[in-house]
Amino acid sequence: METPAAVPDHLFVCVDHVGLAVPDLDEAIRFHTEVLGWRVLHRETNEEQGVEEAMLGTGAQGAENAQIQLLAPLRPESAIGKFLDRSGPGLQQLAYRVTDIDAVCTVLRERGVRLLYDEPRRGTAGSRINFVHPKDAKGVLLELVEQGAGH
Ligand code: MC0
Repeated sequence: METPAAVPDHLFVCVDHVGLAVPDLDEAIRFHTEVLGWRVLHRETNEEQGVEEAMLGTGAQGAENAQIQLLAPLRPESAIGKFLDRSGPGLQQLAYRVTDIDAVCTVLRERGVRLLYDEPRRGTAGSRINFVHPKDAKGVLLELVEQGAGH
């Protein structure tokens, strides 16, 4: 099988973030900042994804650390709403950073992996995102993230 030239041996750059489903964003932020000592780096509402979210980091100088994403549902029938209903609060997704999401999606499709969207959609802070179905990733919802231009 021929591998497209744009894709290096490694598809993923690093773990970008880990997403936690939470019923109440402000309450979850309080726990993660006041008890665990994380800092809120970014907060936004993503209507299309049906989430209100916050990205947390250590804030430490020079720290190159995956972030923690808190995800609260805007509506019960959203992905996070359904997840909370079925599984309760907890780890909902693992997000890998990529440099070229179109190329990575092409390679994964060639390797028989189902992606949820035909084309990447808008993620946090103008990023482009897609997801590997958990059934094709050993029970883990994998998000692919190409960072936005502002990063
Ligand atoms: C469902 N399943 C999961 C799962 N969600 N397994 C592991 N982790 C998860 N998060 C399992 C179910 O238990 C079920 O297993 C099987 O997958 C199929 O379930 P389903 O009935 O299709 O479940 P749905 O309707 O809840 O849909 C699951 C699906 C959905 C992954 C397709 O959640 C989705 O479209 N997710 C992508 C979008 C998303 O998560 N957005 C929120 C984050 P059994 O064994 O019972 O058959 S937004 C975000 O992350 C953005 C803002 C960003 O980072 O930039």
